[in-house]
Amino acid sequence: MKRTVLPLLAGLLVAGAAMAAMAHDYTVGSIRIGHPWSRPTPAGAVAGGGFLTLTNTGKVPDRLLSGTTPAADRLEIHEMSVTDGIMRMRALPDGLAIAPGQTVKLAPGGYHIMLIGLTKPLALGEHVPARLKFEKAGEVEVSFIVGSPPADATGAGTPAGMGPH
Ligand SMILES: [Cu+2]
Repeated sequence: MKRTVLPLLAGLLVAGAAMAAMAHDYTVGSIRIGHPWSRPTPAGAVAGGGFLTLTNTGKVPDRLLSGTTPAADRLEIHEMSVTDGIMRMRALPDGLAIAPGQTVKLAPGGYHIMLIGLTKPLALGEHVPARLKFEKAGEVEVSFIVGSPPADATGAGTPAGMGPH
């Protein structure tokens, strides 16, 4: 029995490395969306984080306003900040502005998308569909790949036990 376990594990590790290197991008109007990804969530977790980059290739400001996902009751746009050594996060009621030519990074410890009221845990390798709405560019379907941070992700090495951010 033992002999079959090791090659299987090695195979999973190789698959994991390949997934992390894989990029996926979306374009809607003048907005380019780079590599949406999430972290796996433990059983019973009520919320998960969503991370990506937003680039405005146009001439006018745009704004990520809102979104929906079948994977959770609500999708919110959050900001994370440290005040007096305490990490806090808050929903951005007016969404997230993206100036012309600007790239805004949603990453652990900073701006992020929050999936609240998960219908089930986010599982490694899963593709979580979501619909994002921009003020000017309109709506676009994306999918967050679970457990597949881009190579340069901030905090990608943080243990999964640290929570959705
Ligand atoms: Cu949050």
